[in-house]
Amino acid sequence: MLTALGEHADTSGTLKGSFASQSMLAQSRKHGTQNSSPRCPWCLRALVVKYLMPRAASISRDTAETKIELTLNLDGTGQHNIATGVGFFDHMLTLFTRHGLFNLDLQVDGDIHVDFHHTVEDTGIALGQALKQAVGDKKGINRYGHFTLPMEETMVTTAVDLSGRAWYIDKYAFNAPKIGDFDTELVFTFWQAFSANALMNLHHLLHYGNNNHHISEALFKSTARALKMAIANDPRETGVPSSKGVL
Ligand SMILES: [Mn+2]
Repeated sequence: MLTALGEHADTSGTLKGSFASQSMLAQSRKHGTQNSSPRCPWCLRALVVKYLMPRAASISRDTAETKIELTLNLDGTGQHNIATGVGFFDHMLTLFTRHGLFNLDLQVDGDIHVDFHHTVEDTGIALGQALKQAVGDKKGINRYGHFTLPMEETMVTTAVDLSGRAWYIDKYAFNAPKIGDFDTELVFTFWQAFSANALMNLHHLLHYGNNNHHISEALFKSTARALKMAIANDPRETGVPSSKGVL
């Protein structure tokens, strides 16, 4: 299911992925698509990034509490193969992957007989590490991203800065301790771990909303959309988007 993602996940697969990608590029040239035209160099660059150099990272994390295998491709199509053992969490990460147009392969074997805390927190750590690795030196990207997302009666704004510095703002609250068997406090736990390990500023603001499932869903979806903006290439940006020159 996740072959394209796997092809780019390790060194042995890079060659195979490159051949496949080159033929895709050649095919698009043959058919004379606008993207391969020299009059549109930034489109060509986007194609090269997408097919020849997808920004991807794999994380293996093994502790006494959780075992995690994760591969994240930022230049994906929303493909997901997610099994954390926690149904609600799988649902949130699926939304995140789909709305960010990432590819995410995630297998977690956690101590969910205790509770879901270690599984959720450690997944946040691994996903944050993968984002940091995959985004690389941040040359040519927007760096900042934001999205205001309505979810029926709920409205959430997320703003991100891939600054290399960690900060998490959580301006939201749930009105029940649980969504099904999932502790709502774990939403904070996840994003705190994610932003700390991605070394990013992550701001969540709930404007209004009542339904806890909707509030959580809006947080995950809007974060995905904000990140999609932050990691996208700006065709006029040739360097690292910082006056310091480094992020
Ligand atoms: Mn839902």
